[in-house]
Amino acid sequence: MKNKYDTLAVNTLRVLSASMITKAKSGHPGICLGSAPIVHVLFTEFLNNYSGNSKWPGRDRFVLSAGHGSALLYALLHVSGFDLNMEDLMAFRQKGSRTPGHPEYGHTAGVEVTTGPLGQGLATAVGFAMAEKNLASRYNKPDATLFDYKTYVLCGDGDLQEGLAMEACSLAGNFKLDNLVVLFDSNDIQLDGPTYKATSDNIKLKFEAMNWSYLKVEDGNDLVAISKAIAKANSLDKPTIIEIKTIIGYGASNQGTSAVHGKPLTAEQLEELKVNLDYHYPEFTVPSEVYDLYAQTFGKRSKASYDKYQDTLQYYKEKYPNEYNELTILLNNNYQAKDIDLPIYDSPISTRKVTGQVLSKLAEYYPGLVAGSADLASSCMIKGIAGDFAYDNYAGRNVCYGVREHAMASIVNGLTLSGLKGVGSGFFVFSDYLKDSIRLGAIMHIPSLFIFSHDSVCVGEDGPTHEPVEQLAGLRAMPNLNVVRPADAKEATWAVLGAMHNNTYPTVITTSRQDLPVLAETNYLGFIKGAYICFEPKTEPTHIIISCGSDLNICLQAAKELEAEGVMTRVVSMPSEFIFRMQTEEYKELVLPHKITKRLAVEMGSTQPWYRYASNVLGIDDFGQSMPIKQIYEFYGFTTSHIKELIEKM
Ligand SMILES: Cc1ncc(C[n+]2csc(CCOP(=O)(O)OP(=O)(O)O)c2C)c(N)n1
Ligand SMILES: [Mg+2]
Repeated sequence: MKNKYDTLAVNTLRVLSASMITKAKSGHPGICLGSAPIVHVLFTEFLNNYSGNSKWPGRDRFVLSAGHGSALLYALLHVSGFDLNMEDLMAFRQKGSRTPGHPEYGHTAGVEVTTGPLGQGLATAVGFAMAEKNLASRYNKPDATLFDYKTYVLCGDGDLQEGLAMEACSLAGNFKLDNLVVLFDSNDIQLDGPTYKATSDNIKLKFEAMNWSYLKVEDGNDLVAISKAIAKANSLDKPTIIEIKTIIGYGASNQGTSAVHGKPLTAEQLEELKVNLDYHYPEFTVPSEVYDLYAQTFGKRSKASYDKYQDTLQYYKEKYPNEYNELTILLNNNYQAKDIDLPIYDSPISTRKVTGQVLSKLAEYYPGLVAGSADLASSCMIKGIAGDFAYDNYAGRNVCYGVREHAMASIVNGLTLSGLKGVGSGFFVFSDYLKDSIRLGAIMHIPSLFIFSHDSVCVGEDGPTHEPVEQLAGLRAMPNLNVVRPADAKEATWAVLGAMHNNTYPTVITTSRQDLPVLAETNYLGFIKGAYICFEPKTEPTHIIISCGSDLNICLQAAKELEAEGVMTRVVSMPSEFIFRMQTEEYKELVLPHKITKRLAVEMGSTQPWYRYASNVLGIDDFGQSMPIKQIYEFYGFTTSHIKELIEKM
């Protein structure tokens, strides 16, 4: 033991977090009691993360992937001097508190990423580690090291059972991310009982097979052994997992059983815990020795590290002003690029090609842009610049994720949280694989970008497994997510540009596989409002067609023919319902006046989302068909003649 107050501090973390949970009558005491020694050693001996500025780019990251241990994290942040006071801890899981059920990024200082869905924290941490490698190799100078931080993760059995975590760890091994250390709270217990019921994996062999180093600590209460293992991990040239054998609920009368996983201790059990731990302080007090210990270790070391970073930054600013400016823009996602030489389109082209070309162009102006694909770069056409991110080219801004959609999306979130502009791509139908990562991005209010191609049954021959139908409805139902379905090359260009300039929500852009005409009617000022009048007949309209994406052009054609036949039909292009909903009531009424009730929505996808705007919908409510694209249009009635018929019937 390094300090005589270490045990007192560990037990303080235990009793504090268990008390929070008991008071809230809700929470997970098991992991808090079992893994308190692990985080104590990490914070007092290793982690550099100055509480006075929990956002400085050079800090080490600590990720609680086992987000159900939130009470432990809050207790730890409190004793470490972060902006969480005792009242906050006492309000654990209560309305409006800074200590919500699971850790929430942006809500509580010191929380690096929102966690709770198991596997997510670990996968996002891989993104943190990749970001550090990328930034270090691009911006560090021989005489000025700005990026040299570690990412530490605390995970449990459940995290490692998730496919997501395995995808991400496999990538971390491939990229030799030696700046990543996973602390595995190995207690052989999970929610439903002992882990052997569900797993018999050999974690050592499994991780070594993924090009990781594996270390083991036999006794999770052995602070010296934990410390030695972390020090060793930091010296190895691969990512490292340290399996630390712990006892879930250590000190509680029901320790070592799944009963202590997620059930608060009763008042009596809490008293028993204190007796068992030989801990004699009233509830919700921290002995001054513990505050002092954290101030002298974590506090002092972190402040020194922070000051050193600031000094280096000052030196860097003077010696390397260009790089400094670029980095400042990058880290603040504060791009002002004006005269971007973007491609102009006039002949038919697929929107997947357009987004790819525009993104590559933008990458020259937006230094933070790091794009990648789940083994579909040549289909989705999304590729970053500066080569592939790899062990011998960490400066690469294109990531080959392999067929690992879920990890890709969590890593994109990790890159974005690190100040980069993460972009992921794949087939739209497989967006379901990574939906929870998009969801976390939306919860965290971060501007991750996903570009999904092959966005409708127009995929054709590949058939139902490859034809998205209900994905648009599902994603449009997600709060704080901008789903954009551009209709032509112009809207596709604006969609990518728009995604570069927001900081508060993720964006999903869906693109066509097939070529689409460049439409005279699409316009920028309308596009940025989410929906706009795209075609207006020569006299007052009696009908409205609302559409987007690859379906807009046939609607325009139909409306023009209807006009010639005397049926006055307005066409509204609605590339983003999310943005349209933000507009004023006046604008919405202008585009979709209440008095025009004869409305038809047209989209090759589930009809469900459109009934908000139209009583008639031409959509697709089955899984699609395997047949050439030409026949698809006929089969589902996405033809001008059928659309005209539907309008005329109203
Ligand atoms: C993706 C996901 N599935 C299920 C849950 C619900 N859940 C929370 S903790 C947990 C048990 C995880 O076991 P382990 O990681 O060993 O945690 P311990 O019981 O040791 O605290 C489960 C199933 C979740 N949070 N996320
Ligand atoms: Mg466990």
